Amino acid sequence: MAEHESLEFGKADFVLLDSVSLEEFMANLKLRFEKGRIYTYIGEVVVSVNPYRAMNIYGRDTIEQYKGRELYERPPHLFAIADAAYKAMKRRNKDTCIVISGESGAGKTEASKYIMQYIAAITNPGQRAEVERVKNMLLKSNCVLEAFGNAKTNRNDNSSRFGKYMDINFDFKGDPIGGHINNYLLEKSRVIFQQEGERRGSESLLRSLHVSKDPTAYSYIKVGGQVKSSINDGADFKAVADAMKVIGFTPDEIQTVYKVLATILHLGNLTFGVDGDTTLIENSKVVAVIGVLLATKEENVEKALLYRTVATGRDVIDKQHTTQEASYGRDALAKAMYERMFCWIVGRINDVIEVKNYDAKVHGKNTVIGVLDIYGFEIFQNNSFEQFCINYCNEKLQQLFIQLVLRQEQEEYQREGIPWKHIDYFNNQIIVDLVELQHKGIFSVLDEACMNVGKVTDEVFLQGLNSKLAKHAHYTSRKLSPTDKSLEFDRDFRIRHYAGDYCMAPLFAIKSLCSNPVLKMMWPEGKLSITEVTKRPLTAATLFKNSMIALVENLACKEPYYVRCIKPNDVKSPLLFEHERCRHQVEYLGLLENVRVRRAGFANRQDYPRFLQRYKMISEFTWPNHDLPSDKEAVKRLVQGCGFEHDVAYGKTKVFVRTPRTLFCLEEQRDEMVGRIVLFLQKVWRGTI
Ligand code: AD9
Ligand code: MG
Repeated sequence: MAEHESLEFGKADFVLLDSVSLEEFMANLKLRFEKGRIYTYIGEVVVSVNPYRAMNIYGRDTIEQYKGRELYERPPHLFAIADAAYKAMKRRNKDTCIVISGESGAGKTEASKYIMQYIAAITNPGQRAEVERVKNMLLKSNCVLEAFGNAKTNRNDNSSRFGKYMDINFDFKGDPIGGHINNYLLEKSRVIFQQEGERRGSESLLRSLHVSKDPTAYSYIKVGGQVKSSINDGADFKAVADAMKVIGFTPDEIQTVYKVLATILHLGNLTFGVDGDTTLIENSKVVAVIGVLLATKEENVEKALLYRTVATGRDVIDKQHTTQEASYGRDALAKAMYERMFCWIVGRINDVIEVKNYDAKVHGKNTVIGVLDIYGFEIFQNNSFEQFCINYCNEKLQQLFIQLVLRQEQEEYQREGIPWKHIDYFNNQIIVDLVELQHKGIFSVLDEACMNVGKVTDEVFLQGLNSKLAKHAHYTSRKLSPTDKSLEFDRDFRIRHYAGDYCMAPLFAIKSLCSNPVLKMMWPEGKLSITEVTKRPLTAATLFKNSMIALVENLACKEPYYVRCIKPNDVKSPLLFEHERCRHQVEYLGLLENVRVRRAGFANRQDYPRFLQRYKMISEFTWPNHDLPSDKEAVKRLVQGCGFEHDVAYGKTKVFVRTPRTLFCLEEQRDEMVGRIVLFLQKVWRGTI
């Protein structure tokens, strides 16, 4: 709350700006960043700017300052939002979620870790051993997931290459008793290819395996050209191994993980050649090593890499790959192995942290706080299928934000009969539809194209898109706009979405999106039956779409809290506030609209009985009880008495308070009166009155 901070640090809540304009918003954001105030509210939303330096604001003392306090009582902080979510969960038995969004490197993962730390710090005052164990597991799991799921990218040295949604379950006392992690779309392509200057995930682990002292001995690592790192690989490796042990991975399981990682590295070194009609592996020694690592015969490895299973009539036969197919298959196998392993690790962690022995009949409802840390928008020159999915996911979340914060707010005013000035905002539903609509959306077109396994080319896919989407305002392609210079290649298409335009390169080998029988055969799950070979499985696109829809549904039924992260510059500098860059993020995060709604807007609303219960002691008309015809009337008298009439509106069932300042004054008066009452009662008790 601004009253707690001198104005030299700017306004602590954007709602308090003198006027709502982009200039004022940016000036306040910049001023606060420069003064080391990285958090600012928009009502109950925290806007965070990555400080790119260690801040002394996460310690035990700070935690104590936020514990149990109301949002507007302390300077803006992640802890305040974590506490608000926790309070709602504990006091009102509500499932809540904290959605952290922002682009790559904006500080989402760091924020999620501070939130977890805060929750861990304020819970379990009784030091119950089981709860301590669960807390420890939840915190340790993060370390393991980051080791396997994060990588150095050009945008972030420790970039999450998977989306993570973590539920923390609480018992009736408000102590954590377990959790569950959902992971979304691990960026598998990183296993075999990295952009210039980047590193693959878990490389530090791989290098510590001593498969070879020289990381450049492995093609998959060499691709990105960045083997040196700012990260201490050795120390990290030990921390991860320890964390895995604590979580309960057996030595055998840890060994298996190492073997899979080593296999992936060796796969990358395989090369293929031909001898007459026969495709063969040129470096058979590598095959032998892989055979040892996977505890299988060399010929099985060879067969897996050189053949695919196809269905002919009622039979299943093995068909030989060309060298090109074999290389592709090798990379696909490496990616799939990595993904399998990652999902398996998540599954094992879930086994350990899931709630056990909780009987709701005995212990009451178990409530949940969900924390969502998901990759932000990514716009590259050429965007692969994964960027497409990541950006689609962000569109979905933006839509949820609009829905929950903006629309809900407007609807509540309408319901309550409070005059409302309509606020225009960009509803990105149209873009979400463009991607996910049945029959007409891009995912559907893709699915359709994938039906003809073997016959699909990028052209077929693009034709499908062009014919179905030609009239869509947010879709364009080279064919449809031949003069558009940014659509460089014939097969490029572009979606005009709210974060700007991005071009999508031709989907490299569209076949990979369909479940390729080759890939299936490579799995050690035994021989495939004819039905499995010919059955059309769900495509990667559909699976991802479904998981996103489920995620959004899950979030929508919880009480949401938001952290909106902003990345101040591209050079990881603690000093630089790049205006243009930040402005762009403020725009696409819809922050100004958020302020407008908030201001148009009331900072706080409470139903009449609740409001009375909290503040009735500050007015002679309402303390200890009122004799007015309704609680609404009583609240009116109370507010009049305090002189806040101008800042309050009366709805059908709720009182709306416009500015946080008023609420803050009410709180102060309440504290004072409660103090006096307590003093009075103590005197009565001691018999001094
Ligand atoms: V990505 O979409 O996973 O690529 P994130 O998660 O948004 O991205 P991350 O939290 O990893 O970004 O932050 C990037 C880096 O910024 C961190 O490694 C820190 O060096 C730095 N950072 C972020 N937040 C803070 C902070 N609150 N205090 C200090 C921070 N440094
Ligand atoms: Mg991250």
